This record gives sequence, C-alpha cells and structure tokens, in this order.
Amino acid sequence: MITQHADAADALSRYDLEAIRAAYRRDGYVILDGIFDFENRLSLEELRVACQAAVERTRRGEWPHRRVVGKSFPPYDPISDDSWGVQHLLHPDLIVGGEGENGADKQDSIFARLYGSSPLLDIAAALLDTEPDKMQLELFNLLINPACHAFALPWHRDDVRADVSSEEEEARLSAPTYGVQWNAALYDDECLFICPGSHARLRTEAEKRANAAKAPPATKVLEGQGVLDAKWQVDPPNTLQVKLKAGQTAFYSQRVLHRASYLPSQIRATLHGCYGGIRADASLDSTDRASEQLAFAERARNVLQHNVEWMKEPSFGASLPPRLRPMWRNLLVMDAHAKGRQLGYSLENA
Ligand SMILES: O=C(O)CCC(=O)C(=O)O
Repeated sequence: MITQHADAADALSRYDLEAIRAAYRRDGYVILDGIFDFENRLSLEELRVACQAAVERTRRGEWPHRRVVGKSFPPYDPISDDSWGVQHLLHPDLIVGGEGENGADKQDSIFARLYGSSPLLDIAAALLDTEPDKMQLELFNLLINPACHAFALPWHRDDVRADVSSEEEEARLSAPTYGVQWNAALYDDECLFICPGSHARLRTEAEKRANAAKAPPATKVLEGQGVLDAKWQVDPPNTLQVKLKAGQTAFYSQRVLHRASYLPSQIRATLHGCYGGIRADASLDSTDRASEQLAFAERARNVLQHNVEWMKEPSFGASLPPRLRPMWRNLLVMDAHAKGRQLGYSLENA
C-alpha cells in the first residue's frame, strides 16, 4: 500500500545508512534512536504493556520458554524458578490462554508487527548488505531483570568458544557473517558490556583472560538491594558499558566480545532479536569453501539451538505479516540444509 511504503521510506530516510554501516563495521555495534516509531505507530507504552503481560506469565510459571537464572546459554534447563528472559515472543501460544480476552490479539501481533517493521528490518538489511526478502526470520526474545537474583553472563562471543586456538579464531572471524542482533530497550538499560572492535580481530591477551573467566554465581538479593556491578576485575581496559535510554536500540555483531549483569532492582524489558542474511548460493553442498561451511554452521546453530520446532509450523508462517513470510520460508530452507548435521550448542555453561 502506498501509505505504508511512504511511511516506511520516510522512517528510513531519517537515518544515514552509510554512516551507520561504517560505524557497525568498525566497532561491531551501533546505537540508534527511533526504531519503535515504525509504520504502525505503536508506542513504547503499548510495547511495555505487552511485554509486562509476557513477563508476568513467565514469572507465574505459565510460560516454559524462558532464560533461566543460573544458565547463561542454551539449553536453559529449568534449574531455577527465576528468569532473565522470555523466549519466543512470536510463539502463537504466548498469548493463547494468557492474559485473557482483553487486548490478547493486539499483544499477539504487536511483536510480529515490530519484528517485520520499518525502519528496524531495513536497518538490519543495510547492516547485512542485503534486502529483507533475502533475509531469514530468526529469534525474537525479551531480556528482563530477574525477580530476586543478581545474575551475570560471562564474557563471550555468541558462537566462538573461549578456548579456540588463534588459528581457529582467525578462521572463524574471516568466514562471512550472516547475522545481526539487536537490543531495543523499553526502559533505560545499562546491562550490556562490550569490547568494541573485537568482532573483527583476534582477542588481545586481556580479552582472552576475560573470555576464559567465569561469571560470578547467581546470588539471591533482597528487594531494592544491589547496584549494577559496572566493573569486574577481569574486564579488559577497552570495556564499554552500553548505556541505552528507553527507546534506543543497539545493533551488534554476535562476534563482538560481550558480557552482561542483571539485578532485580533494575527494571529491564529489552527486546532482543536477530535476523540472518541468506547466502547467495542456497545449496550448501555445492560449495566446498570451508569458510562458507563455517558461516552456515554459525548461523544455523545460533538459531536452531533455541528449540524452534514451533516456527516450522505452516500455520505460524501463514499468521505472519506479509513482509515476514519470505523470511520464514528462508528459515525453512536453512533448517533443511542443517538436517543431519550435528550442530550442537554454541557455548557451554560453566
Ligand atoms: O543481556 C544482554 O544484553 C546480552 C545477552 C547475551 O549476551 C546473550 O544472549 O548471549
């Protein structure tokens, strides 16, 4: 529809995509304003309400797909009742049987509408150097403050293990990267720490030490207690605390070295999503290029380790906004190529 396209173009024209791309390539992250101001004109407040319903349902123990305090990476075995994330915001069951009649459909679609909206999707496409219909639907989760624990994730790259040799690290980093991740803050959020530029080079000795260190264990804290542990002894000197104001979004490479710290007293509702770009040659078996194989495995593992069987349902594909449907089909293609490969999990919980 003309209006929708005009709005999308208008939303995008406010951004200097070349400058954004240059910053992202150099630093491995870029922070932008205004990605919620998309064509459907949903407000931050509406997104907060929808997220609050999902958080309450998770805290009541009614939503099994959650990031569990005590587990930094998948699989998130339910070892604790407390949670640091709500998984699968696009899952049709998140709303069915959830908060009741009032606004349920609206909440259901608000996440799909945001995930497929402009300028969010178009900026991600620009960062991936592609077009939305050549991208794949991936993960869309919500990162939240635990209810009663201080919890932290160790320094990590999402799919490169800390104990890689320099040769392997070099091979992994020089393979193409087909994904982009983003944190979109509904409240001010200072939980994420990164080493800018570390997505595209070997780690320094200080970064290797940080990457090898365990995070402090989860500890129970009383209401109102605690401050965000802005500094760990092991932090490399180039550590940057990512400070997002409500409404800001950080797009970042999953290869950038990063960690995170969470406190119950620090309200967090940060939408956490990723998209993948598809390879020009969709048939993986026709290429013997080792770097393509590495790139494919990285992307596929990143998505498939999160229990996404439900995403393959035709009814889910049919329920999506039109812009997301080619992306959903691309996800199925990737899944078909991944069949029979033992991709495993990206990282190990310490
Ligand atoms: O909490 C965050 O912002 C970072 C989450 C993260 O590092 C991860 O999901 O691997």
